[in-house]
Amino acid sequence: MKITALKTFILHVPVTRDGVADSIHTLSHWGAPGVIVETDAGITGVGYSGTHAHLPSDRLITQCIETCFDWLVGRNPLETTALFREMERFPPVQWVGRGGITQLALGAIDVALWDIKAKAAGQPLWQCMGGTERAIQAYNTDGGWLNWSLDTLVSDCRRLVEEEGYLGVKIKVGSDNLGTDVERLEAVRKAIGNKVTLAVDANGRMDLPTAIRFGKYLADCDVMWFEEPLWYDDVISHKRLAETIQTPIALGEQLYLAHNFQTFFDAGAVHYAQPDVARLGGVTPWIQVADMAMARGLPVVSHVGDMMQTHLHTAIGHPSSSMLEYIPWLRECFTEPATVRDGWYVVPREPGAGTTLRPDALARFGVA
Ligand code: 0YR
Ligand code: MG
Repeated sequence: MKITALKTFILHVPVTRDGVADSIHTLSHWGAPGVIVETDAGITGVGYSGTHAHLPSDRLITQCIETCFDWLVGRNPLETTALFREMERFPPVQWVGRGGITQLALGAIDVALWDIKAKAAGQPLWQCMGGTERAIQAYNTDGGWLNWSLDTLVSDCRRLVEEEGYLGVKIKVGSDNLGTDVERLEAVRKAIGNKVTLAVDANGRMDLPTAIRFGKYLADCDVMWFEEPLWYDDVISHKRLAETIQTPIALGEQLYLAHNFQTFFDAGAVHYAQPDVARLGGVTPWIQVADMAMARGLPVVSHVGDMMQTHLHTAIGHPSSSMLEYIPWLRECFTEPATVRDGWYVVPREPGAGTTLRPDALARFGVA
């Protein structure tokens, strides 16, 4: 099989209500700059990245795909391991990359290649990875945004648990005032009861002393993990925090390289690994990270927002994963949107990586 063309697109899809905020970002749309990889076998693969729908930077990603990796035309898309290595170490791109735009471009392409590989095998990606059919538990982040009032936060989390059947929720923290975070955390724990898992996510906003003070309340509320407490790249401070508080640390959605995970693992600075196929450069390095995590006894709970489609497959397909975040923003774009029933993900059946676009997706959400 040979690649015949790389065609890019950019989708901007509205997020929940009038927009959402975490401690660092405010967004009205989710961005999906991506690529359709065509082959001479009539199979096409789709891969995409996840952004905050900032068109100039989305265009840098699609431009990078089209112009820096155009040499993929003529190559065999099934050679995913070899092609990943060659793309990641392509000298002129490696010189300016190993992170940022070039790694996001690489991630979209690698996902598209796995989509082709799985379609060529006539299997959903999870099966193509060697996995067996099994249920993955969903936890919902979409009721916990920092711009929700205390009342909305509490009623949303209660509804997700009592009416929709979620067995876990995550709320955003990292407000200007630690007291506000404590108030919101305690109110949600009280509303959802003690049986539902509760995680918190500071999106890198806190400093070490604040995170340490917060630790007492996290333990009192039986928080499952404290996500991205500190700035993304600060390994040593995460290690100090992990040694000081009782609550496990989760991170990884902002890490670009398998080597970055290795550094956090070796420092004992993380308990739950949260790789993202978009930022890491695709399914190929995601598997490397999941293998490393498993060898160290650390569970993988992939970042979703909103790479849920492919992460559902990688979760089912790899024994390191039993739980996955749920954020519903891109669901209307796909032929088989990731779906949760009674707190568990429905196992996807269509061949591929879950990324096949509905025929009207580009017309509805495409931007120039
Ligand atoms: C909004 N999930 C996350 C969203 C989400 C972010 O900025 O992208 O909060 O990706 O942290 O765990
Ligand atoms: Mg997060």
